[in-house]
Amino acid sequence: MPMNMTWRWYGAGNDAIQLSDIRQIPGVEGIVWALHDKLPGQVWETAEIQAVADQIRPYGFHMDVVESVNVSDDIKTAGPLRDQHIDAYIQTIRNLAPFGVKVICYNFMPVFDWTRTDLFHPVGDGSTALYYEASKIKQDPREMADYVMSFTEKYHMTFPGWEPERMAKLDELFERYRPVGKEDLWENFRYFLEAIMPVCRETGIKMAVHMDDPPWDIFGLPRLLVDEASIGRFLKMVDDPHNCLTLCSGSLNADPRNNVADIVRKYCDRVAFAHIRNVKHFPNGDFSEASHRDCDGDTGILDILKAYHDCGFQGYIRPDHGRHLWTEGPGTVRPGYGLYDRALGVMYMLGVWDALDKFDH
Ligand code: CS2
Ligand code: MN
Repeated sequence: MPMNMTWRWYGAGNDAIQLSDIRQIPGVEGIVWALHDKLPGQVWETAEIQAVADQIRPYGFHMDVVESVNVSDDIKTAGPLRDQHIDAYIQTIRNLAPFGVKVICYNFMPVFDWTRTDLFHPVGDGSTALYYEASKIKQDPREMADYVMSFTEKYHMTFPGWEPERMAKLDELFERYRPVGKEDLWENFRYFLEAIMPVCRETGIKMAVHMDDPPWDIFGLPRLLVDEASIGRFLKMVDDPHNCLTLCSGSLNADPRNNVADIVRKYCDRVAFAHIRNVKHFPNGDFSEASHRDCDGDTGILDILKAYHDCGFQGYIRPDHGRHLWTEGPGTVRPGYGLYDRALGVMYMLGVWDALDKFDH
C-alpha cells in the first residue's frame, strides 16, 4: 500500500545536502521545500517557485509538499496588516497550485517555532541531537533566543521561523502577543482558516498545520495544538477536508501523556503529512531527540507506523529531525537535518512498512 516518502531540503546554497545525495536514498519520492528567504506576509512569486522547480524536477522528485509558508504575526495577533497578509497568503496558494503542490505545512505558534536549549547534545554514542532542558526555559526567552540565534550569526545559517528580522525585535513581538490570550489565538486562527478555505477548495491544496513543539505554553505564550482534544477542536472549528494536520510524532510526544498512535487512529483521515520523530524522556522533564528506531526512544514509532498502516494511510511522510552523526556537527549541518540519521530513518520506516505490507493482513 503506497505512502509517499519525502525529504526536507532547504534549497541550493542553503543546504549542505545535494539532491544527487538524496536521490540515492531508497524510496524517497518527493522533496519538501520552501522559499526560505521569504518573510511571512510576502507573496511567493511564480518565477521564484519556478527556480526551485527547475532544481528539483531534473532528479525525478515531486514537489507536492511545501514546508512552510509561514503565517505572519499580524495574522496571529489580528494586527493591522492581517487582511493584507491573508491576501498575500491566498495569492501564494494560487501561485503554488500550477506546480502541482498538494499540501502546505505551516504552524500557528506564537513568536517561536520549535524550542530547544541545546542543538548538539551528546546522545552517548558519539552522536548529538536536539535537546530540551526544562529548567533552562524560564520566564525570559532572551537567553534561549540568543543561544539559537548565535548559530545564525556564527554559521550564516537561518532557521525557518527564527527570522533574524523578527528576532531582532523580540521585546516588541512579545508586546504584540501580550493581549492575545489562548481564546483570542483560537479566534485569529479560525479567521485565517475561514479566509483561505475557498482558495484551498478551488486549487485542491490542503493546509496541514504542524503541532506545537513542545506542546505546552512557554514564556507565557499560549500554544494551541498540544493534545488529542485540541486537535479535535481544531478539526471541528473548520470542518473542511482541506483543513488538515501535519501530525508530528516528536512534537506531540514531547509530552509523554500524548499517545501518538491513538491520535493517528482517531484523526487519520485528516492527516495530510506525517512527521516521524522519536523522543526520549527523562524523569526531570528534559527530553532528547533519538534515532527513529522504536527502542531508542519513548514515542512508540512501531505503534505509530502500524496505526498509519491499519488506517490505509496514503499521504506524505518524512523523517523529521535526526541526530548528527560521523562528520556532522556545528557549522557542517543544519540542526536536526543531517543526511545520515534521516537516511537511516527513511530505511527504518520503509522496512517497517514493507514488512507490514507483506505480513500484516
Ligand atoms: C519542523 C517544524 O524542524 C521542525 O521541527 O518540524 O519546524 C516545522 O517545519 C514548522 O513548525 C512548520 O511550520
Ligand atoms: Mn515536525
